[in-house]
Amino acid sequence: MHIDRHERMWITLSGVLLIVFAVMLGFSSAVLGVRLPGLSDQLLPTAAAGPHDINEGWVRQLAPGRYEVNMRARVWNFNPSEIRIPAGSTVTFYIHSEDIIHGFKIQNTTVSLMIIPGQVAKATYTFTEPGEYLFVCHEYCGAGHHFMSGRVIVEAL
Ligand SMILES: [Cu+2]
Repeated sequence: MHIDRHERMWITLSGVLLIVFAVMLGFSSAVLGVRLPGLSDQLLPTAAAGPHDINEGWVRQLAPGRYEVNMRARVWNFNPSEIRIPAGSTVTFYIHSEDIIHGFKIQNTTVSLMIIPGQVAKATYTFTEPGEYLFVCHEYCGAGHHFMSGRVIVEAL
């Protein structure tokens, strides 16, 4: 069967690209540790042992300067939407979605998460500078998406 020279070139290029993508996928998974949320992300271990219901939104202090936030995301709000902590505090966020995929991005920090229904997204951050940190949903989730926000208020000591 005759294959035109240009067609062969495109078939070869497509095959090479597939191999490059497969190698990149393997590298990001095996070397960089990039992965999808799995079974280990479905529970909140510390809350399971305590009196705090993971189906509610709450902030609790674990120790001086150490806080844990259980956050519920749904169209179109975060619960809790206001978190007040002293400067220097380290906060671990556990975020669940009650409906569809949302995002969670805290302004001027490295915290940026996808909130996938059935999974718990987790991030830990130390707020050293006092001030107000806006957090927003960064995944379009419907007509009220732009209202979906809250703030972390970091109070000076
Ligand atoms: Cu949204």
